[in-house]
Amino acid sequence: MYANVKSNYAQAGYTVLRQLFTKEEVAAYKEEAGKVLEQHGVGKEGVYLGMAVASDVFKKAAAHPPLVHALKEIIGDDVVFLSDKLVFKNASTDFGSPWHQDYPYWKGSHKVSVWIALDDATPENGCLRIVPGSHLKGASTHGGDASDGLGFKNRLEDKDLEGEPIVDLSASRGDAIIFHDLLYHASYPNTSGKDRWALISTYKDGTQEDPEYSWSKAAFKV
Ligand SMILES: O=C(O)CCC(=O)C(=O)O
Repeated sequence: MYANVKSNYAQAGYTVLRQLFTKEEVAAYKEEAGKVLEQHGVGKEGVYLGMAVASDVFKKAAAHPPLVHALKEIIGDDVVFLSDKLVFKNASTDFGSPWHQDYPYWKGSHKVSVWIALDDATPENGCLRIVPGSHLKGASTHGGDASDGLGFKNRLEDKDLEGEPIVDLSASRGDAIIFHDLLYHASYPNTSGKDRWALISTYKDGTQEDPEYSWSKAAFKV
C-alpha cells in the first residue's frame, strides 16, 4: 500500500504515511476527542493519556487496518497496542514539546509510536520536528533542564542538536508519522491561533519481554 515502509523506518527512524486516515475519520476522532476532554474536565491545552481506554472510537482507531498493516511491516506479525495520548495545542500554546527521545520514559524493548495529525500541522501551529537517522545513536543522556513546569522530564540539551539535520514534518489531517523510540523529536509552539491536535499511539513487538508498565494496562494485540 505504501512503498518502502520498512526500509525508510530502518534507515531514517521514521516513515510518513500520507492520508492513512480519511478526512471523515479524522473529523470523527476530533469530535470524539473533544467529548473525552469535556467528560474528564481537562483544561484547554496539554496531554491526555488513555484515549482508547476512555473511548471505543479510539480503541477502534488503534486497530485501524491500514495502520496495522504498516506496523506489521515494521514490527512483524505480533503487534501489541500499548497506549495512546492526545497532545492538544489550542489557539495559542506558546510552548513546543522539547527535543527528546521517548525511550528513557519506558526503556525495555524498542517501541514504535504513531503521530496522527487531527488538524493540519505546520511550523506555525506546532508541527513535529525530527532528526532523521538519530535513532541510530542509541539511548542519549537527557541532561536538559526540565524545571519550567511544562512536563517532559527527559530533555536533550541544545548542544545535542548542534549541526543536526533537523526536518520539519508538516502534515495534513489524516497523515501519520511512524517513528522509533530513539528518534530525536520535538514540536514547535503554536502561534497560529488555530488548534493543533495530534494523537500519538504506541505499539510494541509482542514477542519481546518488557516490565509491567503502569501506563499500558489496557494493552491489546491488534
Ligand atoms: O507536540 C507533539 O505533538 C510532540 C509530543 C511528543 O513528542 C511526545 O509526546 O513524545
